[in-house]
Amino acid sequence: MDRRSFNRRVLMGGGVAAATGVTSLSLGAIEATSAENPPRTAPAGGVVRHLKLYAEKLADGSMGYGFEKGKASVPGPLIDINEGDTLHIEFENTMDVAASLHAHGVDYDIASDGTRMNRSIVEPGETRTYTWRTHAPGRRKDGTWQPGSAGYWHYHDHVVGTDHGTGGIRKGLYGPVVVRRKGDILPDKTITIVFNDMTINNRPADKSPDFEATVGDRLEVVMITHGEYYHTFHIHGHRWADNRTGLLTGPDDPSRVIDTKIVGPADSFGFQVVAGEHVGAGAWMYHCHVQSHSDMGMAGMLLVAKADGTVPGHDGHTMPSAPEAKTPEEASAHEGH
Ligand SMILES: [Cu+2]
Repeated sequence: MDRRSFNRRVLMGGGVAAATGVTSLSLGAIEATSAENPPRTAPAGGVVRHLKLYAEKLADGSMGYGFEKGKASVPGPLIDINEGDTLHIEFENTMDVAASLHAHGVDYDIASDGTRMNRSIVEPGETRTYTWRTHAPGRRKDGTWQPGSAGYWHYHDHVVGTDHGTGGIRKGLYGPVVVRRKGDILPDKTITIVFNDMTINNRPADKSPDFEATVGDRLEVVMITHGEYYHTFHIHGHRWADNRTGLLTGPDDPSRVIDTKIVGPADSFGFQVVAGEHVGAGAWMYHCHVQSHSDMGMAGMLLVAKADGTVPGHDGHTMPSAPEAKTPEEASAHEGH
């Protein structure tokens, strides 16, 4: 069967059945996977990695992080590691203002905090190495349980504009971090959606980003929020579990299955979906579900193509253009409040 087949079903933990070609297990109503390859999973961590990260000014006046000089982007590149890994990030600030790298979710000494008060910012033209560590969950000596580092996290500047990085975040200095636990199911593709003030990924209201997938792809979404406002993230035709991975671990997993999530500044979460599962190919909208926000352009498309590459019902145009952008306060004033 085609890996991208719309009908593929994956049973968590069904790898043995898949590997041996067994097509049913004594699990009642749950349908076991057919003789497809089981999904790939994350290995154990413990690796020491080195990477280079640049902060750059972009041609349109925004600011971005990038792994290569001249290749910065908004959002910055995905940093994808496994619990137990250590990451040494040689950060070079090519801009004419001080910048920094501050991370959520990972372990670091105070010297890697990325804040002025800890003298861990980087002056124009200079370089500094930030070190992030991660750990697996486990039992403390006192018997209590400590969480591991795994999760959908993010990094951002903490010094441009103000000592909270307000100007840097506003201009695009942010990016996604995924820390995986050994055995986590790996996606075919990861996309990052950032609600930053009233933009998606700092794009103008009528140019919110569209993302592409093919039916059957295991698509991972990292969703981050920045700026001044609270939003409701929503995606059409797809649902996820409101837990660490977005996936249920079995028939008794109590996680709520949702298709909207209220988010606020510096929030991050993530999930995986099988693109088009039970719903097929199409131009599936994703958007903020605060009505005035979606009306102002906080909406884009997840373009799920059939195996032949076509997206039924999609004429190549993206979202209808948003009306003239207003702040939420202006919008509610116009509504007569
Ligand atoms: Cu919103």
